Amino acid sequence: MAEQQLQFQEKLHDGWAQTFGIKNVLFENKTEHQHLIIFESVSFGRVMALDGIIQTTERDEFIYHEMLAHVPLFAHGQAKDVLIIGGGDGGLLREVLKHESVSNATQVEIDQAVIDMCVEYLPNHSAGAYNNPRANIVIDDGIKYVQNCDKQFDVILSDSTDPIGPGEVLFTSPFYEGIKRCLKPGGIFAAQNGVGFMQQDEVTTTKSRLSPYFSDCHFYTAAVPTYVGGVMTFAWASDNHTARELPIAELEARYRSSGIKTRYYNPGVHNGSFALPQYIADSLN
Ligand code: AG3
Repeated sequence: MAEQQLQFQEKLHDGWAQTFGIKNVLFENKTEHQHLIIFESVSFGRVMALDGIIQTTERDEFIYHEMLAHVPLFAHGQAKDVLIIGGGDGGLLREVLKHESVSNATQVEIDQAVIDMCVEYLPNHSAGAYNNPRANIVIDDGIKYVQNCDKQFDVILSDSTDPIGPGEVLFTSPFYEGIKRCLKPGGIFAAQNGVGFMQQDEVTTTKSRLSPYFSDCHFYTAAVPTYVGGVMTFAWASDNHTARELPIAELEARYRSSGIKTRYYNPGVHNGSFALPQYIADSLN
């Protein structure tokens, strides 16, 4: 029999779960807002979970963070002001700051402890981004921020938890109304929107809640291994219809001239990611 080993089992879906072998636990505690654990796993590098749900792993975080940052940013083409909601591990901020056009990236994270512990135990996620002079970190609830802030942004990215606990409000109509008021005309909003196969009502609910505020609401996808159960969907909302229909030659020119090196994202993947599996497309009609 195999040697007894510590394990972490994710509690997200009913009756079905993924399990990580744990080499050792680096940090575990209740923060002001949620239960946080960071551990060294057997096969996915360091792993961070909030309230029992996997948020990020060193091995596959690049897929998620590149797709949440670069699809909207290259589609926009000249984003200067970017707002990130959530994203306390810093991986998304790292990718956003790779765009030289971005002169200010404001990140609103509810839980200071997530930032602090990720800087300490997942340093390759932020990779110095929190010390970048173009980064502006605000500790606040994302919904309060978008309802009250007096700035507008070219691109807003929601890197939230699932709609359970502190992340729940980031999937509601009042939040999307706040997003609309903080987006410059023609700006782009993108958000993690769960794994469509396992969390199908998230896709339909988000579409119906975003539609009153934006004339173009759609989704794009990426396969992130540790968000198990099929492709992850990202919500997309804008009043600029051409933004998600850019010719590949234009995307290639933007990608090449940026000099940004990626491991998942490329212009072909970008364009293809808007093609939805039929079961998702059907659920939207
Ligand atoms: N984003 C975590 C998304 C979790 C999705 N979980 C799921 N549906 N399997 C925040 C952490 C990445 N910066």
